[in-house]
Amino acid sequence: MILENFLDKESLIIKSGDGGDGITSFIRYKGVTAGGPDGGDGGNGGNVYFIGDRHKTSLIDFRYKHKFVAENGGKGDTKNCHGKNGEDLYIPVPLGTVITDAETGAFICDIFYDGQTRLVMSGGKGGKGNAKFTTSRRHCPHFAQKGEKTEVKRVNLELKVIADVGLIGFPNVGKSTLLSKISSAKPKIANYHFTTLSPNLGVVRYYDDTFVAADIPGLIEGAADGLGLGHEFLRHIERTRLLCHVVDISGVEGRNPIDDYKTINAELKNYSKKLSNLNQIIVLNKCDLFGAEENIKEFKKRVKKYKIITVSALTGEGKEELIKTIYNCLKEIPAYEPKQDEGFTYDKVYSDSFEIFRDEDGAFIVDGDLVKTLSRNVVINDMDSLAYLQKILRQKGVIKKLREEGCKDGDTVVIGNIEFDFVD
Ligand SMILES: Nc1nc2c(ncn2[C@@H]2O[C@H](COP(=O)(O)OP(=O)(O)OP(=O)(O)O)[C@@H](O)[C@H]2O)c(=O)[nH]1
Ligand SMILES: [Mg+2]
Repeated sequence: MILENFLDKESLIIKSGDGGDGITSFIRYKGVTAGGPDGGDGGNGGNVYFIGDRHKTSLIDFRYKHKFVAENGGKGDTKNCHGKNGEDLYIPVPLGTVITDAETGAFICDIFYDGQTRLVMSGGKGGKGNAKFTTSRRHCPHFAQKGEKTEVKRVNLELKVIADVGLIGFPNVGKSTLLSKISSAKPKIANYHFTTLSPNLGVVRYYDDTFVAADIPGLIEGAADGLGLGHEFLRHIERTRLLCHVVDISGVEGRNPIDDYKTINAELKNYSKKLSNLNQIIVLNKCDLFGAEENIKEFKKRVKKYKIITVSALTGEGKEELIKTIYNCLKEIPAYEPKQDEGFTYDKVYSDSFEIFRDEDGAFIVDGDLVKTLSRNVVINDMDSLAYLQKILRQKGVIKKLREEGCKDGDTVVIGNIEFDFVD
């Protein structure tokens, strides 16, 4: 939903940095004619993190900025110098942001606490320089490893506000006025329907303790079918432990308070079983107005399911009693827990898997994860590197599989960007 200063769903593109390439170089200075290899490793690419920021209240920052790319790792250098590591990228989000993979819908994480930091995509590893490939038999490797490349991913962000208690009720019943009286929040208050267009959060103090209350836009009959502002905002009280059901007991707008109460409960039920099963405290507001007294008696006679508190949000009457009742109720209900992190990661798990198929010219094409790894590590015009390729192909069973598929001497084999004639 997009309102002027509020946004609670957004889609972002993220990418961690590529790893820098390792380089091929040899020691070269006056007096040394044939120095050993000294090509340094490439730097690692920067990681992408999400971080909880309690000062943010909406995803509005992402309305115009959708792309978040961490820095690439630098190339290795001569004299065994390691390339610079790419800088990590931290993306601040409001508390209550649920992040999922846009392609599969897989749950990634739930940013719940201030400062909570979650690594979402690791940077690519830097490639090794040629100095690292020296062995007792290979004194001057003429090849280095390329840096690992990372992929672009799209993630969905959804803000589900976290509060202990949610204020619900018809428009104009005084929810925002009440929030402004019991907490330090300063929501907009006015004598018309749908003054509140996005959730407001307020911290309520009770002696040395606090709890968080959320005020959401008013509901009307048919909200579940999209009437009024719809029930979209109920999502923001899905993560509360208790509901404060505010009813205008004066009936000043011509509606019957008991009908109001029933209508809202029916809408809750329509939206989710979980919400309609939450415990409620009924707040009969505007008790300062004419006609309230009569209605309070009638209401208490007819509605017995939940605790009832009478208040005047305007004068502040009954406010202490309400805070105390909410606080005591909350003590009985366990705190809301974030959705369990199952360790989702975009990091590639390189496998040795490969497949072989033939193209229209009869060439044998080898494809799969193994090929991706090989193309990072093999330099076509280097003998040592080709020997390494041969060794791996034999070790991983590619040669055997090629033979089984009918590959004979002289047939063309294509592995990534490397093409050669098969020699058995
Ligand atoms: N007399 C009286 N008026 C009240 C009381 N509480 C709120 N009001 C008035 O009722 C009107 C609506 O108050 P809001 O707090 O904006 O109501 P709301 O439920 O947040 O309304 P929406 O955001 O539109 O859903 C304002 O003019 C308030 O001054 C009360 O206890 N007594
Ligand atoms: Mg309001």
